[in-house]
Amino acid sequence: MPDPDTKTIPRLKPELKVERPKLHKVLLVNDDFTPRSFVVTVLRTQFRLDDSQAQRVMMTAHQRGVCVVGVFTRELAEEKATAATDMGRRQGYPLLFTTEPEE
Ligand code: TYC
Repeated sequence: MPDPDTKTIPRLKPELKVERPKLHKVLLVNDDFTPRSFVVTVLRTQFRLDDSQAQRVMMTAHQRGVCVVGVFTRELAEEKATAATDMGRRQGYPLLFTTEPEE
């Protein structure tokens, strides 16, 4: 039996609901002009992939049109996609990296 003199004290502190920031994918987009070896170099230097990872990502984009390179916070994903795309532009290649939010 609850003691009739017992009072329930309302909780004053609201529960803090902290949302995890959404992660964003960096995607490598295929084109017909950028040399395969250059794509691999960009993946190794900008995304720190080892040679076999870089070859696999490059070949997947080559065969399927697009491949996920990695998943980062939005800011980092955008920085990396821009830096990697610029590396191709400086050599006159249409190499393209894009970003999109994870579901
Ligand atoms: N398709 C290019 C070629 O045959 C190589 C390539 C692969 C370019 C992946 C872009 O995202 C890319 N030279």
